[in-house]
Amino acid sequence: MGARAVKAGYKGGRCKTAKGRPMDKQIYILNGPNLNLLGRRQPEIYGGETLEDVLARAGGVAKALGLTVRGLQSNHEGELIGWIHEARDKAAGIVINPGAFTHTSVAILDALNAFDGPVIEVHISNIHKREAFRHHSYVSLRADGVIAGCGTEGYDLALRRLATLLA
Ligand code: CA2
Repeated sequence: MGARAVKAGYKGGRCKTAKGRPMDKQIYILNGPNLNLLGRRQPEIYGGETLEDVLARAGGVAKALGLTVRGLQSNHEGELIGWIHEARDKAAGIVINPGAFTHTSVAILDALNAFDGPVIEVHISNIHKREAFRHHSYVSLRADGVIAGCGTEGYDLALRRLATLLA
């Protein structure tokens, strides 16, 4: 399965609308490996919503906060890194659930360190209540905030925090 992209309210890269109104700030919501299976397996851990459900709701939350979102998912580390590089020019902030790359990827950490805006790390499950190998996150060394164990609502909470940080 290749990349998934869900756009919600995206209006392009310019800073002003045609009528001169300031453009809403864009947030990249990045999701790592296997999160395309959300809602289809292991609902006892990750809940019953699909990733499309989660990103659609996040788009509504973002709109109410004066933000737009670009939701993306990939099973490939390099593709996620490419989107983080792209976010340097196109996004004001990043919400990232790196999936299992959380616990292994210095490369994703390095890419996030090259992004200037705020970064919020989200985990649907409480990684600290799970196996020891999930307790360490490379991404947390860069993240401005970490949300874990709040279910898929964590994405909405992350957007609220970004709205505060970007105000
Ligand atoms: O709790 C989280 O959000 C995680 O980032 C999810 C990752 C896991 O490796 C992290 O330790 C914690 C796994 C995502 C797998 O998602 C699935 C969803 C439904 C069915 C199967 C996998």
